[in-house]
Amino acid sequence: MVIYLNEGETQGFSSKTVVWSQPNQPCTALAWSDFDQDGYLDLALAYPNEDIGIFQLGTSSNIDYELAYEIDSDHPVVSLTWGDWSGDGVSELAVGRVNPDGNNDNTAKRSTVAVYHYSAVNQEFATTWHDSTLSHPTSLAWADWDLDNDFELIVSSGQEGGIVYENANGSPAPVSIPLPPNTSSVTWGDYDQDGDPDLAVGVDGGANEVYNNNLNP
Ligand SMILES: [Ca+2]
Ligand SMILES: [Ca+2]
Ligand SMILES: [Ca+2]
Ligand SMILES: [Ca+2]
Repeated sequence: MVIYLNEGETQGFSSKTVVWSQPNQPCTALAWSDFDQDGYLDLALAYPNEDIGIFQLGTSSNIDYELAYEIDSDHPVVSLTWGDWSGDGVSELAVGRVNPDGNNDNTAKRSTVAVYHYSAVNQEFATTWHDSTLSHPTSLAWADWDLDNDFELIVSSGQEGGIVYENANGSPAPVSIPLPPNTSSVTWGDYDQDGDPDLAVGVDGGANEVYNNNLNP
């Protein structure tokens, strides 16, 4: 795991621009966010040993990310992303994790999508919601899909296609959407600049596609 400094159009990235590295530590997913809104980006890293590390910048003048929180994810994490799902100004961490034992485990520990919320009182991340509908959540992304000022979560899961979890007053309701089989990655973006988030999907072995959101036709 390394962080490269972007030195602009003429310099770009090179081995000389590594500003932080974590040697010999396999990483399966990572994402940046200033989740606690202190003005400094925090970095979530998922490891094959079923731990997620939340790193925060140290106080030295060098770029020095230090482990601040650890989350036991129960199963290997294959995808993660930050988003303020609860609308309280503090970003939650959504993860897709895969149980190698399939769905024979108890409900809370099946292959699942989980959202972790940071408690400033307890100074820890704890599961605030999970769902076990999908067996291999390869990619996930937040967006205000229906423009009602809260985040929905989209999750892709290989052969199973995908689900958008509607945000209904904090009670996510799964809505199946017809993603192509073997969708491996999803991301939102307002490509036509009409104000609603549109969807791009990457497909393993098929055509990659962009879907228009018809909320603002
Ligand atoms: Ca921060
Ligand atoms: Ca929040
Ligand atoms: Ca919404
Ligand atoms: Ca749009």
